[in-house]
Amino acid sequence: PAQTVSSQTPNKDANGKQNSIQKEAQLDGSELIAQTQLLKPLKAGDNSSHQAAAVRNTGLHKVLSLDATHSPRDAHALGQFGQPVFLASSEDAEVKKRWNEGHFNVYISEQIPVDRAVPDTRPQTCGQNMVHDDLPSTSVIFCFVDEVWSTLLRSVHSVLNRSPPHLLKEIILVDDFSTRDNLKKPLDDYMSQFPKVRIIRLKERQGLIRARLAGAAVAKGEVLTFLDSHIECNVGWLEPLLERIYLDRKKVPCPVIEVISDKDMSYMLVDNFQRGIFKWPLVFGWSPLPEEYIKKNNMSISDPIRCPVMAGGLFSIDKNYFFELGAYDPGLDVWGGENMEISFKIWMCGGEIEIIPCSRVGHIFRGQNPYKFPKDRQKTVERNLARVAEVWLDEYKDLFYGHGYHHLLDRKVIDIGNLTEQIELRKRLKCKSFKWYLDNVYPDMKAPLVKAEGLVFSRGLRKCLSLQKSSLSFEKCDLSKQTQHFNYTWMRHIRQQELCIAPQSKGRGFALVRCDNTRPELRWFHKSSNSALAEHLIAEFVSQHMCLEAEPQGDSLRLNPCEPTNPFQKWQFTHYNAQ
Ligand code: LR7
Ligand code: MN
Repeated sequence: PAQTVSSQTPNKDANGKQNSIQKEAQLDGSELIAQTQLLKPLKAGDNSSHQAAAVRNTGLHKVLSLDATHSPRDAHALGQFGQPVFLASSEDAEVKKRWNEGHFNVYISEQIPVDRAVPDTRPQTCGQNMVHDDLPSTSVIFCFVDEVWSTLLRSVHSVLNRSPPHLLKEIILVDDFSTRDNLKKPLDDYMSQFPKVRIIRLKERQGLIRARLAGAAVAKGEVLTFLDSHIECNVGWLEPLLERIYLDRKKVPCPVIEVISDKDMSYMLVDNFQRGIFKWPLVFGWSPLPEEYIKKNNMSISDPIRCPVMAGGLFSIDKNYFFELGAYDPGLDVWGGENMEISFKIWMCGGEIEIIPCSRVGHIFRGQNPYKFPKDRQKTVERNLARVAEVWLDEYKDLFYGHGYHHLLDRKVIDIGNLTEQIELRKRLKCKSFKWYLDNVYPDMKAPLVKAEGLVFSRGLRKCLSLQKSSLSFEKCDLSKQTQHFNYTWMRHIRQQELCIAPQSKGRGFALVRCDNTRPELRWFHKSSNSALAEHLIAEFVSQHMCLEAEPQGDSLRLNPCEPTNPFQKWQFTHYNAQ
């Protein structure tokens, strides 16, 4: 297809942003006809898009930067073009009053058009990119519980207004048992003007994970696109996502998530080259690609970014592939952890997660969840994460539990549910190990399996601990002797192979027992740099502050009340791993 002149002379709108609609208008005649066909609204059940695809065959066209809100009816409306809304201080009380309905500025949101324009924040080159004519269609799935009316509508409008109609099969709204019954009829009525919008109502609260599954189960599109219910899709957001799936059905593309301010509702840019990562204990975060990586791969700001973990809420995935992967673990409750699950699953079982800088979606980041959790929030998330750890982390699950989640190992208190199916699934899909994932997908993570290792040196004796013929003694330190090598693990065990040093309840002497992560009585607390007892090994579950102590005669060990200055209670491993 002919290139447009506008690639050399981009049009700018009042905000200095590239004017994508005018750019489209400069296409040559044949493309214009093609585009008019594409713009023709589809009636429900209309399959002309498939016919069109058949005729069009596998050509390429420039990303359709369609934006029905480009020339908004009311250019002076509040928040128009993604501008911040400033209020008089006399309105503060009203803002405050409405805040908790959504944990953002609901009062302002209500005054902004539901179909406002937003600045086209894509890198300059995105509008010139070519995509295939026969991209797969998508079902867009929003699940929500007690979402604020104005943001829910704005989310839907942004999809309707900025998605090529032939690629948007439907929008499925999954109402996860919202409590405000009086909003149901108005929502039905409102959405009835859009034949593509379907509403599904769950009969009880399922949480976002099972709500998404309910949406996916009835979706008719070839691709599933999940979005949070307080977002605004930007110009040209959809095609770059679908193009990646077209190229490889195992790619799972995510848009760049931009920020809609919770305070003034302005649409804000985010830094380039960001990707999703996790830190222990499976906490999601953003982190820039390492500088060397960008250089080495000669990356531009519009290139797809390999993403170790997705944020969770916004992505497209080939529908059949989603189900081949076993979708989400349906045992995950309400909120949290599902982004880790699907991310590990995708990478370890042969797929890829990417952030696509030419696709951008704004999201309101809220300080708190505005809905109630059926059970305690913290407990819900922890339990979900423990399921993910048990199924996907292999030996690295110790790092997860070791970062403050020891209590989750007590299965008498915390029932994480049955995992047989999930473990079977992983086997059936022949997924790779978590170590493979760390080495290949997230190599800069650096996740040492143990906290400290090597010789255990006694400061008082100036000798090292040795385990011979099932008994502990001291010897002259010698790195070449395996009998002197111990690990201090994330589970806070002092172990040599399968044997752990266990303090005896009577206070004197030690038992050597088979290590068992679920036994808290085997744990030793060692190293907290800001403590006077940093170098001590404190038996955690014996009684308060009992420390491992070397007998000054040098032939045995005992447990004594901790003394900050006693050198016979001070221990040092050869090597401490950073983390
Ligand atoms: O019980 C519920 N039922 C629901 O239908 C709880 C929530 N929901 C809906 C809710 O109305 C919303 O539309 O699910 C969606 C996500 O819930 P949010 O907006 O409260 O979640 P969040 O934005 O705080 O959290 C992020 O992490 C979640 C972990 O489970 C989900 O994966 C969210 O989709 C995800 N959001 C994003 O990725 C957007 C970017 C945030 C970041 C980083
Ligand atoms: Mn959200």
